[in-house]
Amino acid sequence: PDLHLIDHPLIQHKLTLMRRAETSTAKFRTLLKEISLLMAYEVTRDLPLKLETIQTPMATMEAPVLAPEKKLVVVSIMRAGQGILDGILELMPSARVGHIGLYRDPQTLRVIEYFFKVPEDLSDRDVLVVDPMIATGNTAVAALYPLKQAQPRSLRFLCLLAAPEGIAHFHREHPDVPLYAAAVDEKLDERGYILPGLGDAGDRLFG
Ligand code: HSX
Repeated sequence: PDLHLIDHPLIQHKLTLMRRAETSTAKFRTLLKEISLLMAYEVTRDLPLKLETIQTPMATMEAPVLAPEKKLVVVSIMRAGQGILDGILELMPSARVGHIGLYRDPQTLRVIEYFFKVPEDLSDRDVLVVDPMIATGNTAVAALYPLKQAQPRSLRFLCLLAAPEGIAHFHREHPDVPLYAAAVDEKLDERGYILPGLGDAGDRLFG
């Protein structure tokens, strides 16, 4: 399975601070943003470059720049994905942005899409989907289907924390989508929350 664990010491340390129950909303937000910056560095390692002729104070040279026609699209799964999106946009201010809104029907437990807006024509773009948590995996799995229909050049998923059950579900449904996470936790509780986890990421981010 295509699971990339991004466990840089700075990320691990900041994640521990996020997990602590006493960490405030303000601090939680800052930490998620900082971790997202660090993870974005790793996730974008293979972005395409092209050479441009530039002039340094000393000489002319062919220097690498990000291929402009290939602007990355970051798709945030509402609402907690916003926390990661903010960090990535700080690093790549001209990235394009999409939003997907999903909720779980309390009766049927099925995932229902209530919002879907992504940039037009993803066919020559790299798409990075972000959501801090993969618990059962239902949300991530559902979010990826409509994106696959848009046939982006590449598709990958970035989360902070994942449960083994959710990772297995993700890989079963989308074995072709690389998954990046900062940590894999122990298990899910009976309500589908990650243990030991960090609680509800949306609530901790927004209150
Ligand atoms: C939380 O639940 C997260 O931000 C995700 O959107 C979702 C993960 O749960 P699951 O669908 O993997 O069980 O709001």
